[in-house]
Amino acid sequence: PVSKDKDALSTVAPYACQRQTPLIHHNSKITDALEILGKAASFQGSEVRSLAFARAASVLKSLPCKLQSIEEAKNLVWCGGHCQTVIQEILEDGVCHEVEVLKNSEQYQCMELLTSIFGVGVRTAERWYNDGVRKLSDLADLHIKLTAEQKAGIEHYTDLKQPVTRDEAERVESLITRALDRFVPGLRITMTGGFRRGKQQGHDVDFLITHPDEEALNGLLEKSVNWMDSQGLLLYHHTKARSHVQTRRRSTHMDGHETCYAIFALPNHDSLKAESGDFTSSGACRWRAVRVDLVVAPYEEYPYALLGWTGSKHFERELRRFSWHEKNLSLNSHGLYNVEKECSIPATSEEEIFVLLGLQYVPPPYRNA
Ligand code: TTP
Ligand code: MN
Ligand code: MN
Ligand code: MN
Repeated sequence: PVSKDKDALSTVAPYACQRQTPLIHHNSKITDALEILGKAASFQGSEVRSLAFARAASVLKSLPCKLQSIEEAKNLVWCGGHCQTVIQEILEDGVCHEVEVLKNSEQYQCMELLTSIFGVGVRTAERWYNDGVRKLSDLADLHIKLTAEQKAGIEHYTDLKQPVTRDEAERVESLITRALDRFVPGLRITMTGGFRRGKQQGHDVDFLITHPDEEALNGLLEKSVNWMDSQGLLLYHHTKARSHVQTRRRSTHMDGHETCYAIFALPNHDSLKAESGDFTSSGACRWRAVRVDLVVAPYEEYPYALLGWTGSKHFERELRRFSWHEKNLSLNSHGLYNVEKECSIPATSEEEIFVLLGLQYVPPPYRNA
């Protein structure tokens, strides 16, 4: 078995979309450390270094066994000198000094706190940090100007910080299914994102919505979101209109689907009982805030949208990089384009997209790259 494992270590495919990456893997101590280094690099504005750590972490997540010695890591693709040092330290001491120092630094902790607010990216967090923000209450004390999104994110911070469980995700699903059904019957509504990859909890719940009749989708999101709002189910919502993405260029990370970014007031399991007068504890909260993303895709783009919104983010990034560099095709969540022939390539399923790319199919639970 030793030689078999050694073989597996030196033959890891270079692109994450060529590998199977399960949710639970054997090297999480090392990947946690590499991901902290990657996050710190992105906090410092270095996307290149951040990506290098993400790639190395992703390779380790796909290994069939736990790394036993630094020798085994020597031939791993994307694991350069810096990563080797991290791996060696963790194998020998159980911790990596550089990571421990980072984790305990004020800047890292503040950036982690600020970027965890809904509507706050690295740039904003950095600006606030430089303005002297160290804790959430500083935002008000220092009279920091906030967007509506950020205000909602701060107002519901404690709820949103608490992971969404699968049970909660399913309750959100039945709520939105009922709401959308009022306007258009026969919609296909799919829970995407981390839950589709088999995660038991998430930072939000993502849904992809489509219908064979494209006309049926016109105005659907606006109508159903307004209805849910009128029912008191929404604490915040912002809808981005459908936009025409530059399809013939190299695909960007963002897509142009009509999307609603929302915070739901998800009623508790027992809130119906409570409403009928059966209070057990007075003052108990009857709902909790949950982040929800709703994406509408035209039927012919659905397989591409499904692939694009299932993730993981790194898996998506790698799929696009593979398509571009290995197949000369531009992939995004709207379609696949032959840039030379200036034509798009239709697909009716995710499986078909993998075939078009000459890749072995990777089922969602193995896209946790
Ligand atoms: P997230 O909801 O951010 O992440 P997640 O569901 O994988 O994990 P979590 O439990 O933290 O919620 O993103 C879901 C997928 O959607 C991810 O693959 C990235 C993708 N996506 C966007 O977020 N924005 C876009 O514009 C596109 C095209 C895809
Ligand atoms: Mn998600
Ligand atoms: Mn999301
Ligand atoms: Mn409203």
